[in-house]
Amino acid sequence: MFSSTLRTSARMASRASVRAFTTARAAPSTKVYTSLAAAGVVSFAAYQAAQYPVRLEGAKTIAGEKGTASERSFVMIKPDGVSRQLVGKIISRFEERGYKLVAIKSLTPSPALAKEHYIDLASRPFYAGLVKYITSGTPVVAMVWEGKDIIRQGRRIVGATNPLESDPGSVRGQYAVSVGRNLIHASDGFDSATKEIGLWFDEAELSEYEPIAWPWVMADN
Ligand code: IDP
Ligand code: MG
Repeated sequence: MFSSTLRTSARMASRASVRAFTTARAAPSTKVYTSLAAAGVVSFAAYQAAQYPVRLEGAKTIAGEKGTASERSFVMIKPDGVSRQLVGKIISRFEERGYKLVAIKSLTPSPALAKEHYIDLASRPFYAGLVKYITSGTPVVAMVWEGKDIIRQGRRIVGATNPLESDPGSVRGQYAVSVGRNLIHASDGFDSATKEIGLWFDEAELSEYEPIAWPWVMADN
């Protein structure tokens, strides 16, 4: 809240200096104003970085910034997870670890969307069945989660592709036994996170906010 107050006053200050430029008759040289404004921007940015070292605003792509707390992953609870009413339990794993829910929606994907999502597997014998399963009519829950190492940690939370090989503490290892009904998807790398977030969500659907406990979860000190 403190930082947003500061941000607001910085915005007001910059507006005020614009007005001063346009109305002052014999204003000091533009250079003086420009360097004062630049110094203000730099020190405000430094202040912000000190307050929230985990936030790197301005440097984000749709999948955040790889290797920082702004990293994002696309996670989807598949139709079996929805039908088996495991949505809450699955979301809890990400929430309780301290990750930030950036976007969420429930939908039945079109065949075109499901095919594009799994396009890398198009030559595999199970591709048609996979698309049919994902587009069955029982919805999926598509989400974007954000936080430090979310892509790799998301994969660990989800577990190995074949639930019989999944760690028992993972979602698949706890709730699934079949590779064809393994409940959940999570991006397997930064490039796939970028592709998948862009495929399933418009940028306007991705929220920018800071959970109240964020610094308590993400800071390294
Ligand atoms: P992943 O979901 O762990 O990333 P991928 O190899 O990318 O695993 O496969 C995507 C999805 O395709 C799996 O989650 C699973 O639903 C399905 N799948 C993978 N291998 C098989 C298989 O051998 N038979 C049936 N479905 C499979
Ligand atoms: Mg995969």
